[in-house]
Amino acid sequence: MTTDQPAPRPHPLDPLTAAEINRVAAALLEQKGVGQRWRFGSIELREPAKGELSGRPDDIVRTAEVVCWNTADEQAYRAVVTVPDGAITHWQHLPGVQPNMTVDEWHECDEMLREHPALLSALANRGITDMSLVLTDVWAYGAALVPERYRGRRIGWSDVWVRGSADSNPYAHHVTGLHPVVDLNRMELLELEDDQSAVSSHGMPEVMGEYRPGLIPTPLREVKPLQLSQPDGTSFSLHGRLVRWQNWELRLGFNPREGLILHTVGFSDAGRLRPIAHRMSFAEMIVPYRDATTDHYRRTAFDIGEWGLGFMTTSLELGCDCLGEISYLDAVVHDSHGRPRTIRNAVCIHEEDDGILWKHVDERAGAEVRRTRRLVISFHVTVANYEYLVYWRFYQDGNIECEVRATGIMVTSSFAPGQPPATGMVVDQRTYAPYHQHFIVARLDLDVDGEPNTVSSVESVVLPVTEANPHGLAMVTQETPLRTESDGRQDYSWETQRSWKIASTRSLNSTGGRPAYKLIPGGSFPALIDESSPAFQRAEVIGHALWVTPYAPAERWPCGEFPNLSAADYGLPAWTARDRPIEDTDIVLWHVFGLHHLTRPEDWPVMPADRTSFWLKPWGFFDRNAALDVPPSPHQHGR
Ligand SMILES: [Cu+2]
Repeated sequence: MTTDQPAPRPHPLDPLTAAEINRVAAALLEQKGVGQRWRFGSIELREPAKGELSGRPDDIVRTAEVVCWNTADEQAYRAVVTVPDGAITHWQHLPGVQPNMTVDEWHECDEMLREHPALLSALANRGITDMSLVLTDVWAYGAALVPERYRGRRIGWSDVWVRGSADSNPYAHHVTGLHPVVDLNRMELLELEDDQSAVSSHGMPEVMGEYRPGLIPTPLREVKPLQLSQPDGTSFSLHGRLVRWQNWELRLGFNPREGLILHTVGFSDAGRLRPIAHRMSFAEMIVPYRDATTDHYRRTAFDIGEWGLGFMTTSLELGCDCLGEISYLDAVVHDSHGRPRTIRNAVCIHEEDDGILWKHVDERAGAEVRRTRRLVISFHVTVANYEYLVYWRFYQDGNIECEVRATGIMVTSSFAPGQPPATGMVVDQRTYAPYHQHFIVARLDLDVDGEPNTVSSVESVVLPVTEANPHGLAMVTQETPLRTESDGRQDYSWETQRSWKIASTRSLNSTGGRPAYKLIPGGSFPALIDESSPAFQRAEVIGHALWVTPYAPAERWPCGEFPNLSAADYGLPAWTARDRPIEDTDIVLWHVFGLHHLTRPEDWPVMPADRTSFWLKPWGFFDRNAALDVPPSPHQHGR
C-alpha cells in the first residue's frame, strides 16, 4: 500500500473533523445559547448535492447540519452552520420531534437508575443487593405504546440485568418482569413496572451464560497460527480518503448516523473511469421483536435512526478483527454536549484472497487458473448487547458484495417452570430468546454509467409447450421497466427468480445493449407481521424488498428522520405516495434485506456470526469477463 500525504484541504465529502465539530458547537453556544441544558443529537457534514460536486472542490463551503434540543423546555431545533466562519444560516424549530437517543443519555440513565431507591428495593426483594453487578439498558419507545399520561415526553423503558460476577456477561441474567420507565430530559424514574408474577417468584434460573476464557466450563481447544503476508505491500492506495484498487476507485465517508459511506464508486475500464454508484450506505435498521409478553412487546430497535451506526462504531484490532496488511481510518463523532470523540481504527481497508476467480483445464494447453482477491472495507458496531459487522467487498471482475454479520448476545428472559413461551426458543434453563427480525435498509444511489438510469425487474419465464417448444424446455427472461414509484415497490419472488437491473439509458455496450448492474437479492424475507402493529406502522419500508425513488438529496431516512417515539413511517411511504416517475432519470434504490432470526440454543450465550448479503453484479456493463487480465499466481512448491 502507498500512503500519500493527506490533501491539505479536506475534500468536500470528507467527514467533519474534531476541530470543525468544536467550531460548530461553539457557534451555536455563542449565537443561540446552546449550552449546559441542551443536547446535540447529531452534528454532521451537510454533503454537497450531486451537481455541486462537479464544480471546483475549493468553491464548496464546508457546512454542518445539527439537530439539538433544550432539555428544559423540550424543544428541538435544526441548525445549518457554515464551518469556516461559524455563521448560522438556518435555525428551524422542530415542534413535537424527539431526536435520536444519545450514548450520554444511556449512561446517565443507567447511573440514575442504579442509585434509585425504588430499583434498589425491587432488586433487594429478589435477593439482588450488589449493585456493582447490575446493568440497566434503556430502549426507545414507539409512540403507540407510550402510556397516555406520558405522551409527548422524551421517555424510554429499560431492562435490568445482573452479571454473575464482576467480569462476566452483562446480558446473561435478565431480571424478568422489572422495567423502569424513565423521562430522559428530566432524567428521572417515572415508574417501575414490577411484575410479581409466577416468573419472578421462581427466582433467576441457573444458566451458563459466559463466553470468556476462564468463565466457560471447557478448556480452550488448540489451533495452529495462520498468518497472511504481503511482502511487497498491498495493491491498493489511499490518498486521503480516496481508495484505488484493481480498476476500482471510491471515496470513504462517515457520519454518526450511517457510519461508513461509500462515495463516487467507479471502475476504470480501458482508461476511462465509469461511474457505478454515487453514494451507498445503510439508511435504517429495524429490529422488531415478535413476542407479545410484557418483557418484549415494546422491543423494536431502530439501530440507525435511534442510536446511529457511527456513534456505535467500535475500534478494530489488528490480528483479531482484521487479518493481513491493514489500513485503518479513524472516525470522529461527538457526545451529546457537542464535544468531538475520535474512534481509533474505525474503518478497516484490506485485501483478501477469495479462492478461484476463473479456471479451465485444457488437454493441450493445460490449466489456466486465476485466484481472486477482493478489497474489503468494513466497520463494526456494538449496539448494547448486539454486534453488526459490515463488509463492503469489491471484486476484480466488477462485482460488489455487501455482507452484514450479526453477532453478540441475544436478548433473553426467564419463564416459569414448564411454561416456555411459544414466541421464542428455549436456550438454557428456564431461559428463552424471543424470535425477532433484523431488517436493514441499504440506500443505493446508483449512477450506472452516469446519472440517467432505468430500473427493470427481470424474471425467468417458462414458455408453454408448443410446436416450437415441444419438450417444454424453453425459458426466457422478461424485463419490465419500473416507470413510477408504485412500480418501484418490489418483492422477492422465488417463483420467477426476480432480480433488478439498473441500466444506463444513454450508453450502449459492444453488442448494442444497455450497460447495467443487477441487484441480486440474497437476504430478503417477508415482514410476516400484521400491518396494524406499531412496529410495522413505524417501518412500512419492511413491507417490500425494494423501493425506487428519483434522486432527492433531502430523502435520506426511510422511516422518517426521527423514528424515536414515532407513530408512523413518514419516510419512503410518504415520498413514494406521490408516485413520481422513476424512468430514465437519476434514481435511488432502497434495498431491504437482513436476518429472520429464529433463535436457537447454538446462538447462546454468544452468537456465532450469522450473515446476510446482497450483490451488485455487472450485467452487460463490460463487453466480456472484466478479469481476463488478472495475472496467474506464482506456483508454490508444497511438501
Ligand atoms: Cu438476532
